[in-house]
Amino acid sequence: MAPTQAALGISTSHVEELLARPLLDLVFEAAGVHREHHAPNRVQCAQLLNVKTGGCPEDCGYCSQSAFNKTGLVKEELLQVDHVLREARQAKEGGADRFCMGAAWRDVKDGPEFDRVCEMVRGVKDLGLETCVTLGMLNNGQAAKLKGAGLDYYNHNLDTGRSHYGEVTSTRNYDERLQTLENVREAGLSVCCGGILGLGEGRYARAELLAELANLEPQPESVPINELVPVEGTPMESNEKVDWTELVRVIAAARILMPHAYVRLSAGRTEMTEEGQAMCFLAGANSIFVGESLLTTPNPTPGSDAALFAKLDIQPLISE
Ligand code: SAM
Ligand code: DTB
Ligand code: SF4
Repeated sequence: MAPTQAALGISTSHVEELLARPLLDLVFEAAGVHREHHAPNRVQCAQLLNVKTGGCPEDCGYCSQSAFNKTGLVKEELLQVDHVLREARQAKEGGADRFCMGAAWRDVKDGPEFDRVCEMVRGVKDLGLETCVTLGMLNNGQAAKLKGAGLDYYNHNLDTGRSHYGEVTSTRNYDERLQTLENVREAGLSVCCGGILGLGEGRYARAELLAELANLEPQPESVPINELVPVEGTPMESNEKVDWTELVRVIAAARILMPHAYVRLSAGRTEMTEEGQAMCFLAGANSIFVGESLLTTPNPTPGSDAALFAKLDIQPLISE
């Protein structure tokens, strides 16, 4: 068993039991927890920008950006700072509260490219947005440097349960992911850490992932729950779609286990109905990605999200 799994004593079997409860009982409890800790009709809006696309040396089986996957994605160099700041300004004008920059790197290398990312962070922070980056593995010094540049959150997902991880990626392991999360914490950054449903895992691995996240001390401030976006040319292009009820269950369990976190209904919304998304908000999801695209794949249009928020009387949540 992983050392973190024992920290708060939340066992995988306890989470399995939560996930197995009648759906409406589970959602009812999660909605109660949500209302105790959060404004129920507010949803945070985060916007993504891929600042370095493709050519990644990791072999993540779901990812369009892995050099192992022949997805036809055109590789691009690290963007220039002014380009990123233009996008960030537009995101802010469109109502985003947090701006997340992603790089298809295995890990962070010290040097001019990392310095440029720090400059991006400084610039985005100066625009009055919350800042988040996801750059792969990083060490203590690099985490501290990002903190000094004004970084609020570091995104680093565990993706799935430990028992299923080897089926998803072979070029890195679970403990390396956990080590980066520790380095991020030591630098005083907030942690954004979650996973993906639809990687061929079963309930057990989902429960394992949630227990692992909930046992982190402190718990992650942000928990993105992604549904696999199947990308042609990846080994997971034909994976079976996860039923919407399973997504609702995982969101509800995440809310119960991590009452203070932002639980983000992340990738996969283009394939969801308005009703399904509404059920996720009721079950405790209080954050989404907005904007035309995620990193390399589409997202619901800003117009359709505005219409959904209007129908549900949901207001964007603005951080203080
Ligand atoms: N390379 C860095 C890393 O892996 O940590 C940062 C970028 S990576 C694209 C960020 C996260 O996006 C991954 O950890 C994964 O959880 C998510 N992701 C990537 N491809 C996805 C897909 N096709 N569907 C859903 N989530 C995906
Ligand atoms: C997260 O959990 N989901 C985002 C963000 N963190 C970096 C990424 C979703 C990527 C979806 C597939 C793509 O667009 O390439
Ligand atoms: Fe690289 Fe991140 Fe994609 Fe894995 S998920 S292939 S590390 S960009």
